[in-house]
Amino acid sequence: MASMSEQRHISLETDLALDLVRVVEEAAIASARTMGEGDREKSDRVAVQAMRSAFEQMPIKGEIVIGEGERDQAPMLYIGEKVGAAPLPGVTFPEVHIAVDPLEGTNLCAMGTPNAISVLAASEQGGLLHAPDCYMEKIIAGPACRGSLILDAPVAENLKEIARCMDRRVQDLVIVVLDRARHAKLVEEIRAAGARIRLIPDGDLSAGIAVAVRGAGVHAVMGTGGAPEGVITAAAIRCLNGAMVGRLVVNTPELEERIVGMGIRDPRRIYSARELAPGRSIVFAACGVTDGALLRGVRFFGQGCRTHSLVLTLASNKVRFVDTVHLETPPGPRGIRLY
Ligand code: VTB
Repeated sequence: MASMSEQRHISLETDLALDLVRVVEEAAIASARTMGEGDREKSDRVAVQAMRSAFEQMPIKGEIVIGEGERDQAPMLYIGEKVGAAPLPGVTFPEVHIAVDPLEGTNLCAMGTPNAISVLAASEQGGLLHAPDCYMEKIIAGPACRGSLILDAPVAENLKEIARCMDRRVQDLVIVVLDRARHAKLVEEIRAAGARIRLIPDGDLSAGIAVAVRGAGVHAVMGTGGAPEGVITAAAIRCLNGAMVGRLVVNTPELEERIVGMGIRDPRRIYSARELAPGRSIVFAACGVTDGALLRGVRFFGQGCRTHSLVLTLASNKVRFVDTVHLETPPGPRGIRLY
């Protein structure tokens, strides 16, 4: 029997997964209200504010390790910011490191195009690489490709290997690539190898999750995207047992210095998902803002709104889809409207 004086401990994966869903839900709802306004800064700002205040109610000693930028650039959710509720006597709050992207795909939300999400990953201290806000070269694929992706191999070879692992022909693969001028050569090489391509305007994070799930119709993400997004993707990839390799793009003396300051010794190091997100305990939570391949966007109706989220936990091996109806007022005499 636990005595009354005993401290109560809160476990990240088992006790807090749903709280973390609430955090991404709040950010998704706030930004979804701005969908199509064409103002990406505003969409991001409201997501950040909503996420920040949702954290204030969480029983954690949280620290943002990947966020909206350095302390002097970002008013909220900056790197190093402490988040969480005020301490409660008799309860030990877990020390949690958190990587957030309150609105991944700010343009997608501003334009009302698919795949904008609100997303975060949480882990015990040290469980997420403190990546600077630079680019990362990435290849991401499903569990069958674990151990087979070689970042520096020719594109055609990686595609051949992905096809072999996935028991299909190269021509049957769909490779997701961010539509950027820097990918002209990559796109040419994928075409020459015969694979199909999906060019996306933004959002390589949600694409990275989709390729790790069977039946999403996309098989790998290739190319250079954000490093912070890369770490959050890696957290999801670990929970989904997928495959990922990534390397920071350190191309200025300034960045090199910053990276050394962050404790990264080898700027050319190729990381696996496990090295990007080494945590033993990980919660990954994403909520759809606009409709996407895996998640529906926020739908508003008279009495409130409905959100669709994904929450993954590593040690307890759960993949949960959470469909929430948020009522602004208690159900009236005619009952609850769900949509
Ligand atoms: C990608 C994409 C993101 O940043 O990581 C991209 O997935 C990389 O930056 O949604 P560039 O836009 O400079 O290519 C985003 O577009 C969002 O920041």
